[in-house]
Amino acid sequence: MRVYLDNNATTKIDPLVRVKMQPFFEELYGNPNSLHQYGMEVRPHLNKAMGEMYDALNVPDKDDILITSCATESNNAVLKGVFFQHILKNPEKNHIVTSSVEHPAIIETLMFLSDYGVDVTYVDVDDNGGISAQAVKDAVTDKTILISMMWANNETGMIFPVEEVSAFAKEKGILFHTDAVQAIGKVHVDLTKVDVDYLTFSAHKFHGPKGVGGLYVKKGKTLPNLLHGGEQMGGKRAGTLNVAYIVGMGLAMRQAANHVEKMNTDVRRLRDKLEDALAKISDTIVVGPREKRTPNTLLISLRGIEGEAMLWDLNRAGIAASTGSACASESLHANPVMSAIGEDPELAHTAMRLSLSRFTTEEEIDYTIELFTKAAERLRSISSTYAYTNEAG
Ligand code: 7TS
Repeated sequence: MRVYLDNNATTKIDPLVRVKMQPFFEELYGNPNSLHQYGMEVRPHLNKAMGEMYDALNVPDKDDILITSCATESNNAVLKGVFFQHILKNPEKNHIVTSSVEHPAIIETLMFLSDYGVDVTYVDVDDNGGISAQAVKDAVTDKTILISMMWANNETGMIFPVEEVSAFAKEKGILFHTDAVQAIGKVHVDLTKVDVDYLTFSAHKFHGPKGVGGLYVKKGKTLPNLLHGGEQMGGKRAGTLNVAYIVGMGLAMRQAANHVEKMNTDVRRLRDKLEDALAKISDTIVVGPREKRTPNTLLISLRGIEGEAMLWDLNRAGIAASTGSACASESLHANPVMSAIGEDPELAHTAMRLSLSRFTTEEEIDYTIELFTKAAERLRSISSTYAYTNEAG
């Protein structure tokens, strides 16, 4: 059996999305900016897909959705855009507040910008991996131009207080951006309830294709173009549009919004079943109260067992999980979010993330429970033999 429990890294394409994309590779391949029939015939499909995205976020189309190549590009576009548009012109307001557990697409971009005079405050998480709205408010100064805080964390699934922080930002006249990559399709992302200026999303996290993402920009909160060239996207981002992927993202986003309830009933039940079973293994720590997490995510640590050793055992049994963000796995062997949470450095090396999707089945969860428990027993027995040998030797 093969079980995929790394859906926070990427998801499989929804079969409906794949079928919907197919004609745009072979028949409807015109450039939507062309004036001939090949161009004209794809434009309505593009408009429909854009409409699906506006509807999924519950925003009017007087606001903007910029199509990007991924969430990383969307995050770069906001942070570098705010730098060019505001900070460069008015260095008096050069302060950005963010959390210490953002994705590298935020942290690394801010580190880069700090070489150009941007002052960044990274608000720490509490012991549950949560962010306190008050801590964010306290970090703000009269120099703050932007708060960028993710909607839900990719490692722990912890949902951050976007509603309270965005309302506060609005009251203070500070721009507010949220990286909602891990929230779309898992919680209601309704922008009539949460007042954001910018919001990042990525199709491959909600069963759409890889290599396409979006950036919602509220009316009047324009950003400068970072890709100069042709007139595509109203001159806001040049480059020929990938119609197939945009059409795929539109349908995937509609499907994601339609499946929020299923995620919060069926997928949550499976996640809780998995969590309850694994938490019975001795010396186990699960990060964050489950009601404050996205319904598909579980970050668990088994004391004394290296996360990577455990993953290796699981992988051999056909089960795919991760020790953390795939974006960091080549350079870091400790989970950076666990490092931020724990006073105990061991936690960072023992953390494992299991993330489900609406395609995860009960059989897959039962199989995972059985194999995970066996792997834990096997590795614990080896490590106790190892500890004994070491003591003896
Ligand atoms: N933001 C968040 C919150 C993410 O989780 C990711 C990917 C990105 C941005 C980047 O998305 P992309 O579309 O540019 O690839 N996160 C993960 C992860 O947790 N494991 O692998 C990738």
